[in-house]
Amino acid sequence: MKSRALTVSAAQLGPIPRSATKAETVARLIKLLESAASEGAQLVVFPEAALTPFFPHWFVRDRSELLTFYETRLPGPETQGLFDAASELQVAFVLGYAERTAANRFFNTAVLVDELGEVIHKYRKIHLPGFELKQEGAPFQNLEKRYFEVGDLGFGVRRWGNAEIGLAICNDRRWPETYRVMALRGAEVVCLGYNTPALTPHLPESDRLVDFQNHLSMQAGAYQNAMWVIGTAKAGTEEGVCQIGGSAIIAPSGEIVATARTMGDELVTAEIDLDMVTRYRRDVFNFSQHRRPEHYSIITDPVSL
Ligand code: ING
Repeated sequence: MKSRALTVSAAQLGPIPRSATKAETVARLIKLLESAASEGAQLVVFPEAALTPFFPHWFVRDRSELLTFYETRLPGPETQGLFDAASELQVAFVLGYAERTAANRFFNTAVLVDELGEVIHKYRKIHLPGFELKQEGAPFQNLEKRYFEVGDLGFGVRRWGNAEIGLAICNDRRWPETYRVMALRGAEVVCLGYNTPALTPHLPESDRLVDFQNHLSMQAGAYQNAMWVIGTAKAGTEEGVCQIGGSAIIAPSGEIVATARTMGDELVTAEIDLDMVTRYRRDVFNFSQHRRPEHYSIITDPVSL
């Protein structure tokens, strides 16, 4: 039986300047989408906050400016061109963006848009790092807790074509629950974007390890849950904050099959074998045969046995 092959691209972005219009940024996304289509990609994964600079790195005093960073409709007038290009090229994509709902709630969101240009799945970031209050004296902020609510959609999984797709966003990739919950729900490919500073002001000892911990998190998640992970960076120095690149396509074996080599707009494309998920879940990570959650929390005094 023919294996379930799927060609995917991580569409890494370089910095998005605060002065950029959304039209200029969307033009960059369309260019990457067209290149990916020419390489045969069927699914393209853009980063977190792919329409704007990562504004949680700033204390935005002016609320009217802050509101310009959010999308109230998707597609909206500024993003329709991306959806049109995708449906013309018949390429599906994952897009990270700041969402403002009709009920005036704010989320760090990602959507899966199919090759017809339809939004078929949505995820709202659950693990919000950083702070609600401005960190005085910090070289840059992380105010996601100020600008977003915790996601209220859980870790859903959506069938697309012959693949089971899950979505995550940035800091989610550092938490094992992210991958395990979706693996237990059958996810075979987790798509995630990230904006990760090269410096961690509150834990400087980890600065030398930021790239290692980026790939470690995704490789561990992929291997320990027998799934493909596509991680796409917003890289480069964006409004004074240097962000790591390292976009990668990672196999259920834990191997990095392709990774970015620049800090700018760059496509990382690979043909992935979805049946590798089936093989690893039939053997090493056969949850029903080997996993015993009913035994994990039994506490007995080992000495008394
Ligand atoms: N950014 C960072 C991330 O999780 C961070 C924040 C960096 C947390 C390093 C801990 C260590 O990659 C976002 N946007 O979540």
